[in-house]
Amino acid sequence: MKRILIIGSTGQIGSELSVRLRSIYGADNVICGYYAPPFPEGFFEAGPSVEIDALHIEQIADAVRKYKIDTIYNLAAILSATAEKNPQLGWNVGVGSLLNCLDVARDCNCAIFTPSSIGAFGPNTPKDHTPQDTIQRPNTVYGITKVLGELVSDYYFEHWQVDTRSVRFPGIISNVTLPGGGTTDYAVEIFYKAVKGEIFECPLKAGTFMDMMYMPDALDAAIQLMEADPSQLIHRNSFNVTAMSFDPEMLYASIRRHYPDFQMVYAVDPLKQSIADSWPNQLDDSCARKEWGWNPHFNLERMTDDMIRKLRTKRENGSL
Ligand code: AKB
Repeated sequence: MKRILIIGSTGQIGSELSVRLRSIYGADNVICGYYAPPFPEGFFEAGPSVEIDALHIEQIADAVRKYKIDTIYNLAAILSATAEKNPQLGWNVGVGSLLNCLDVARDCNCAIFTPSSIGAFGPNTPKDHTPQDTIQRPNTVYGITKVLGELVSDYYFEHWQVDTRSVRFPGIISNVTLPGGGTTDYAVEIFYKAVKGEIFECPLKAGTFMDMMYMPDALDAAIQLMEADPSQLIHRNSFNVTAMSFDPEMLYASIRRHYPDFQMVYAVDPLKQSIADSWPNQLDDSCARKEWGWNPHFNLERMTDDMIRKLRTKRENGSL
């Protein structure tokens, strides 16, 4: 039985990962680290939680010792567009929290999952079928911290045998907690507008392709990798994973199957567009499939249908 600490448990991924991990390992074995409001509904009743500022190593170490933790999910993050606008914050959180968590994992003998991103690639990375091992020269604060995270995590594994594992997440689409400050956020925001009957202003141009994934698959990726047989892992930090690749027009068309009158107009955000243009169109995730059985369930249509069903229910309940 694992004893898990999630750092950043109230964010887009953390708020759903905590529920899934608790359903597998038991509520009392998953400790939710939180930093600041807003808190998901029922957060403090659902299981143990602890206040942690990931920039303070002693707060992480105290929680790990107090709760006898053996696995850390480090989800503290400043997403790509926000990090470009506030580089100091991007460096501090991207690098500082990572090194703190790795040091605690090494000193307290914990396994550690750290998400990397498609942002770890840059303008001269091959855009299509982007290989697992390829050129990584990102030109964003976020991307540089992600490459550093990948390299340092491999270093901790090689030098100190810390069980470090990670995936390069694409844009994650979800309906519980909104992301914030990401380049791929448009693919979430568009659904809220469609269900509310409002016009969506798309910040990216037609023809801007990026990898995406529905949250249930993203949770599977993290948990399956942490459960994988280490003897089968040729790679560790980080695995390419993807579930679909689309541009704004394809997503718009998929949503219009449910809302034929829904309107999308373009209001291109130059910062987000330049970041998106530097990222791949579609990753090759065959190493993840081979080494630990990665196999996503949601394509564009299935994800769209499920997102709309869930958001409609929220709307009917008055919570949207
Ligand atoms: C972002 O857009 O910054 C993130 C990511 C792809 O890492 N969603």
